[in-house]
Amino acid sequence: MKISEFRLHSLAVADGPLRSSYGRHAPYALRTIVELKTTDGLTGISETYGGDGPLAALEAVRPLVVGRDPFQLTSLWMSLGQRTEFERQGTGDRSQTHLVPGENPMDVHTRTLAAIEVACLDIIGKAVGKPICDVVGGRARSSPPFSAYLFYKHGGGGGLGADAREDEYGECLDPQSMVRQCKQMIANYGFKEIKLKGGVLDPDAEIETIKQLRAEFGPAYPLRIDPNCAWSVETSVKVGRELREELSDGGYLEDPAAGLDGMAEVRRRLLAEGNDTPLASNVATTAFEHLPVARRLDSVQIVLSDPHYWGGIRNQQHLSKFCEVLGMGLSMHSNNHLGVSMMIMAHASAACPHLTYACDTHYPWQTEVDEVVLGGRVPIVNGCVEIGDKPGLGVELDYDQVARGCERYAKLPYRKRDDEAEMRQHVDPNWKRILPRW
Ligand code: GKR
Ligand code: MG
Repeated sequence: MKISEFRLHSLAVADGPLRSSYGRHAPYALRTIVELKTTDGLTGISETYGGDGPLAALEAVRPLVVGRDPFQLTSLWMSLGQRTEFERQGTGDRSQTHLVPGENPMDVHTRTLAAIEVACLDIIGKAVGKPICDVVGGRARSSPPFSAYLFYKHGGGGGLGADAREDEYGECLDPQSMVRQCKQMIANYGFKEIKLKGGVLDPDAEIETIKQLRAEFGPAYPLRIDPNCAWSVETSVKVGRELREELSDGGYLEDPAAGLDGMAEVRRRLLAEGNDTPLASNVATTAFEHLPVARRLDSVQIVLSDPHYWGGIRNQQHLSKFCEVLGMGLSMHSNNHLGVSMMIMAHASAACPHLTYACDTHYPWQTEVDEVVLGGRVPIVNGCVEIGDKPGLGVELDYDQVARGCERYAKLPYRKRDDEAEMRQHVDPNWKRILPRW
């Protein structure tokens, strides 16, 4: 069997004005759907970051993909997974401290490889009649858990003009409205763990938000807060101190300060106070080479992986082993995504023996209107995604919906995520991302 066609679909997906330390989300998030067809008539799909950068990286490997046997993933890795000169020289900062995910030139190879690997695994699953997680060794769990991912946000549900989406969760820029958002999201999806995207309001208001969430939901719902390194070491220690109780019982403090050294200092100072709240990261740890350093410095106790930029589902399994051996926890990071990525994340989580927390997902922030999965959105029930026994990823494309997403994309004036520009346009004409802000 050989890959005979390689199709790429650039989509725009409506997204609300969510806030983070990067700025404000644009009315449409960008995604790419990858489709591989084989000489045997099988189609494998996957989903990844969108816009010009990720698309060009995928286009660049087209000659290496067409004609390949989709079962030969090792040689795929060997030809696509080679590091660029830029990476080999180690001149770049591979962390995501200064770049939104999907725009980091240091992970272009693992990002591109991941998209192709997943589409090949989808083909393999279809060829042998098994779900991906069973193809890569079998499942550790059949219904991986996800968490309620809360965002401060302005009013608006995403999209523009006649294409605007309903604003399901409303404006949410204070602790009370965040409790309301969380209740609504838990009522809709049954999540059992809660993550707050911070780095938006003054840290005291974010501390108060976490306290109100704890008062409302109690210790049965572990809590985490992630300001995407918007805080100084001093502020991080203060937040860690004031939220010591709330972030215990299965919670964590995620990327409070920038860099492995900054995180190590936060950890050292909290431990000196007898506070062992674990620190998690998807910003400072984005590649295998970061792990021994993070372990030695004790900067990060929980790695937040992401099959989309760690190199795919099999690399996620390797990461699970690494974390287990190094005594680190493992969970999963997310960005705005559709149902194909939902299933990628679910299979990746199912196939990892060592996965210690419910994974992130932005899925509640997208709607049925934009979904490209045939039959509609992937259900999240009791906070979990059921893998089932359909072959491959277990989902197919709705080509009419893909075409609608491509039409939206064609009309957009932008080709990359730029949350700072959105802030300047809608909130403050002089806004810049400053690290640390507080
Ligand atoms: O969607 O604004 C966002 C998030 O801040 C996202 O881009 C981050 O990558 O969710 C992410 C995180 O946990 O850092
Ligand atoms: Mg994070």
